[in-house]
Amino acid sequence: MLTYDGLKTLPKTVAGPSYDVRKVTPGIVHFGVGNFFRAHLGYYVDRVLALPDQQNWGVIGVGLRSGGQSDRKAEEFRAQDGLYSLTEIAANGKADIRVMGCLRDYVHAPDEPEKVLALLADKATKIVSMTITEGGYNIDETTGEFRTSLPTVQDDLADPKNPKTIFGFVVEGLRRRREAGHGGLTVMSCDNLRHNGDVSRKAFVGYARAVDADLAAWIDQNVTFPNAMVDRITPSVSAEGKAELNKRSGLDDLQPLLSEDFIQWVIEDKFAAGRPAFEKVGVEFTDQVSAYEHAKIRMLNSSHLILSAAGMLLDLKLVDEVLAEKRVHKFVDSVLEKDVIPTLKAPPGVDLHKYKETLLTRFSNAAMADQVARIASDATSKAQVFWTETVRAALGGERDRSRVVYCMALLLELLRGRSEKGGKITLHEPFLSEEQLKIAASDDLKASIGLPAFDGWRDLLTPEIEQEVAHARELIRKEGVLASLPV
Ligand code: CS2
Repeated sequence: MLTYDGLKTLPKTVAGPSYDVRKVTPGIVHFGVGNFFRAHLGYYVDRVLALPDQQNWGVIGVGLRSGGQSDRKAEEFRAQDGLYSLTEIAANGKADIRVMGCLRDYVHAPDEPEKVLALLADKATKIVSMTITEGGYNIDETTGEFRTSLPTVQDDLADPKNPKTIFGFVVEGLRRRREAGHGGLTVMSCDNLRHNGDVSRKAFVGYARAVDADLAAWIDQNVTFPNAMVDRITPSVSAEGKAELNKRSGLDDLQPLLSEDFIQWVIEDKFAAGRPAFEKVGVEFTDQVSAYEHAKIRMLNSSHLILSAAGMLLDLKLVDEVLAEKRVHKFVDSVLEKDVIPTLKAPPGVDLHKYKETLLTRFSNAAMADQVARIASDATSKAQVFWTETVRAALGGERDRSRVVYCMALLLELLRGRSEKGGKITLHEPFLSEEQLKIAASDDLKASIGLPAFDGWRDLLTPEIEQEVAHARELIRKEGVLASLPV
């Protein structure tokens, strides 16, 4: 097992922290210690900790869920002194393996809620970061407001000093911080949302307003919420995947991790209580983050979702396999070229056509073995976040809408839960109710248009467009995905 002591005898092909891990003190509290966090923010923090005078930026991870996997994760991180290995694999198969020392503890919030609150109120904590998924911010896409109606949020509002949700924890932590006179901090979203900082402000201040208007005003003034674009493909790692990674590294890591070699983080420099020297380790600071966010989300994440929906219907498991289907490749390419790029503003110095080529090459990296099911999970939330502007542009004017209509059909066929050969697709749709899942599974070609996946553009759906979507669904069922793709 990986431990502090093991760092002295790492295999030659594995790099270890060049700093003394035991001397690192925490400055960041991170909610949602998933693979993406460990390969992205964790990666940058690990780099920063190796610089002079930066050892006060260790991360304490917080897990909010209880039960099986989450409990085991907490135990495993603790057993390994928070250490884990990251294997970065380039498209040519070249691997770079490193043990990361950035995660200094992992607290399981349902077991130790007071510990989490104390950390948030601690003066040493300067940044609260999070990866809680696109749907996790609990924002109503139609009104843009925080939804206080959710039962878990209602529970927290009824007893705000004993929170269970991230909103409850952060806001109660900030209340204690204000009381202790410790000043504000930075709440930093690392999720794929357009304007993730603005959305976070809406969510946390929105929740706080329902608790205490003064506190909400204090948070609004003393806490910063930088917007950011985050990017790195980080597949899920199965039990066999773990064994393979360990075989390659020669380590005995309970939580080994895999990512591509590409990484990018573009963020606004708005940190209320200071920040690590991220600019020295490749993070790009800009006040024009919006163009980067739009390009990344509307190009990478949207096409990821399209090809994953197609892959699920085709019974293909891996992203590179789906893209190896020439017609899918051509379709994704034309959606990007014809529907997305013309409606985007390019970030400074970025050629969007080249950006597209890079994306398609990254998706084709077979060494990632990235899972279609990972990307197709929570498709309902993702479609709203990743597709809305593109769909609106296509439906709202005189443009050719055939491809966008087809994407909607693909999504609905996915949510129906049956592959084109009739196999069962196991959906992971945490934000759909039983009733909504039933509607999705029904054979009514139009009924599912009422699902929240369509919230961002439902107002533009004319009976004619609905008919086109129903027709595309029919074609998918009759001819299969490959034959029916409008390329
Ligand atoms: C994927 C992302 O889950 C998804 O929807 O598109 O996890 C993607 O791999 C990352 O955003 C890449 O930066």
